[in-house]
Amino acid sequence: MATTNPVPRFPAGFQWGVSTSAHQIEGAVRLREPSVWDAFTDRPGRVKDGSTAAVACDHYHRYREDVALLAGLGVDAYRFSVSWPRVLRTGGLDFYDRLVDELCAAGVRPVPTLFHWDLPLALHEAGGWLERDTAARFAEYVSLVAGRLGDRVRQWITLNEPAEHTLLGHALGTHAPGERLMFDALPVAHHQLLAHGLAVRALRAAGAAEVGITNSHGPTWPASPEPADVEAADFYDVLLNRLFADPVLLGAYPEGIGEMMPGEVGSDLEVIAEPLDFYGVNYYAPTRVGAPQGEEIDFGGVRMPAELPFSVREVEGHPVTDFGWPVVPQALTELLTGLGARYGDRLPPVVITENGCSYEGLDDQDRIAYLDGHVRALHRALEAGVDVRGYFVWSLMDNFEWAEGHARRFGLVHVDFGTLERTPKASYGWFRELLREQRR
Ligand code: GBH
Repeated sequence: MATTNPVPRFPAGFQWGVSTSAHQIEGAVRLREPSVWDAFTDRPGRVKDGSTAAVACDHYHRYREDVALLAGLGVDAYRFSVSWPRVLRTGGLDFYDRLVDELCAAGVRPVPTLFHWDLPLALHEAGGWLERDTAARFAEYVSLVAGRLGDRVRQWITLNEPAEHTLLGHALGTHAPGERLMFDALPVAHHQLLAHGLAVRALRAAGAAEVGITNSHGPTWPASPEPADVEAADFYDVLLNRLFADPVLLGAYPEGIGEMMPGEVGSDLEVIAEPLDFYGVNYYAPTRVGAPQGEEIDFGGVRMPAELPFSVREVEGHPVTDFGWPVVPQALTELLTGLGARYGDRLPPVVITENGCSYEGLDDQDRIAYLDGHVRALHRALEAGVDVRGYFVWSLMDNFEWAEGHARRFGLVHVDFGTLERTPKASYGWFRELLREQRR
């Protein structure tokens, strides 16, 4: 239960918002080119409940109703993603044009993410993120979008969670495109980072005011103080927290990683480290990691092969969400003070671009408790001196939760996937009240 004790006041101008992504909500699959996710979900057994995102929330046709929900919530900003395969289709950009107009009319700032995992299938077939040229193609697409929306959009995000897209999509294969390349997936990381840097330049050339990236982060806790566990946890920390932050913020790969990248990466690092106006952080849960246990394990739905140089363990002593992810608000404070300590004045102002949880039900008191706890933890990070400028809840509404299909619900708004009816949950009312309180 949320306490009656009011959430401390955030600084004036602090940005409150909610997030979604194109593939997870839009539907209208025939009005765009196919993406790697369409091909992936067509293969039986890949998505747990067998569902696809062909319709999803049908946001493509119902965006007016969804913008009304945003306006009713009273958020400052809405983070959505632009579907690259939709932009490739004649008329595809018209949709985002209408959406941005509708948001502006409602007084909600549009914050587009330019890539949230839905690579056009044709590009994947030409080599996808293993191919260096995909980075250049991304920058071309970004110029096109910025040219069309740049008169109304101030704030842009290049990529969403390249770490998860590399790990889950290309190393372990539990997400699209379903490649199981293990460490041979590292070029996918480099080419996404290069795509990010080239996109920053394209956005600047188009006159963009604020540009950032969204990385996923979470504290990594060693399973025990034993050296083997600490070493394994450090390595996991490099892959999750540093592989994508160090090049962007420091212009260098973590020790030992640069050598594993394709070809000469030196001059690319300059592009990758283009200065940013903000740094987006998605946070859900901490991870406990120990030495390899010599057997395959199933972790939160992700099959981790035995040959990995670490093993993910259960975080003990905390409640878990419906998804089994531990609820540890203080780990958000720990994460942010840790980023502040590591990157110092190289760390741009931070925006929490996603935070949320999966629970069933309309009277979602567990979600309220999760969000309330994390907003307070965020305030403690501010008090500790970390420059945090915004907080976005994942997600506005229940949607297509990747390999879990429609089985996991992260929304402030419930969606009936039969009738597509939207119903605000208790957490929607809680967030609206929080925003009112903050502005009083
Ligand atoms: C985000 O990914 C995505 O950006 C978004 O599209 C997605 O819908 C949303 O999160 C919800 O999944 O088993 O306790 O170690 C977040 C991906 C979240 C994956 C934390 C690993 C570890 C949980 N990560 N998770 S735990």
